[in-house]
Amino acid sequence: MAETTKRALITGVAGQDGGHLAKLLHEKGYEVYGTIRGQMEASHPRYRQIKEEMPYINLVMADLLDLAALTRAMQEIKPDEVYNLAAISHVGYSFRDPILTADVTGKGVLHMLEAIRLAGLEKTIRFYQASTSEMYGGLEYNRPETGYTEEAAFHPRSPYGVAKLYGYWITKNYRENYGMYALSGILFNHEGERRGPEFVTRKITQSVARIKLGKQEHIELGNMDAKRDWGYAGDYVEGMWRMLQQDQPNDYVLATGETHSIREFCELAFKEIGVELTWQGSGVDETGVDASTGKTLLKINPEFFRPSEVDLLLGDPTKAETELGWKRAVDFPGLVKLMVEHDLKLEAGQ
Ligand code: NAP
Ligand code: G4F
Repeated sequence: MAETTKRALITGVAGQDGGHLAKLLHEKGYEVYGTIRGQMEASHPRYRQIKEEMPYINLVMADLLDLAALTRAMQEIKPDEVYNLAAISHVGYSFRDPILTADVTGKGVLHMLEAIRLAGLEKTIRFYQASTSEMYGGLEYNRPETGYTEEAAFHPRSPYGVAKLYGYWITKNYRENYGMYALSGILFNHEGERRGPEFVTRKITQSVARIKLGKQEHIELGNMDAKRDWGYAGDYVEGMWRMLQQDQPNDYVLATGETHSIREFCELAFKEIGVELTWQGSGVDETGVDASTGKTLLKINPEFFRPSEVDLLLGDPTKAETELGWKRAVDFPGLVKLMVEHDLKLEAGQ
């Protein structure tokens, strides 16, 4: 049921969160605009794919590196709400291309804020910046017992985390300097059926589905011991929207308050296809073996190790729960289940 006739602009609408958020805002009655990059036109397969799935999205060509295109988009659309989700978002990739990451994920946020000012909309637009738990770094000394809050100290451990910290501070800076309604959602990992296969959860659930269907022999992963606070992306976009509905702009953590290792994610995912995964060996020689057949289903590949690792992320969502009335609906086993079930259907061509 439509609740509003506001206009929303989502950058990076083709990404995981962009798809969930576009759907949510459409259901709430928003006119939804979304940026994609590249030289696509209506006949391009990717453009067609997005329009087929979500025909209600008005697609706009704009790269985060292109201030002119972003300013033009602001002037033409005059959105009420802007959700800046576009970024180079893969932590591992950011070590390989740190300069592009700084430009897009860091300076791109400044382009967005300046585009709003150049269009003369700084007094009317509400701006959401997709900040991240990667800004904390997961280090022993800054890790609170009950999880990172909005007040915890930052110590990013990757070019991605550093670029995101710039985005966080420049957003806060524009709020303080120009009185803009601009805020950050500091989101812990959130996953789901729209997650890109380059991220560990989707890589695991896709591989598990393919192994079940005889399309793949085994999976190769990097660090199995890192822990993440994993929620469902569909729950998190509701939190983003709630943040922009508050009277005053404020930064919020969205998290589950639970943390699990990659190893635990693998065990649960394999359990979904009836396999009990047992562990043999250690270090790079560790393997995951099917307890009933003895077959090796998981190997370690050092190619997926990072120069530095965030070993543990755990968030404290108390502020969002109290002030926004936000609460995640999908728990950890529910998340693994929905992803494996989705990939089993996808891989079976259903
Ligand atoms: P995602 O799936 O990687 O989507 C990012 C989108 O940004 C993609 O559609 C990508 O376009 C677009 N993009 C990349 N470079 C661009 C550029 N130069 N100009 C314009 N668009 C560009 O990421 P996500 O998981 O949806 O996350 C959304 C945002 O939240 C990101 O900023 C991410 O860093 C942040 N975040 C995510 C999580 C999480 O767990 N998912 C947690 C905290 C924060 P293409 O499709 O063309 O590549
Ligand atoms: O799935 P990941 O690549 O996600 P990561 O690095 O936690 O980043 C995600 O969450 C952040 C929020 O905390 C977002 F800001 C960011 O944009 C992104 O969405 O890796 C998770 C863990 C890491 O410890 C990694 O070393 O899984 C480990 N891992 C082990 N094997 C692997 C693999 N990661 C990937 N991508 N691929 C592997 O084969």
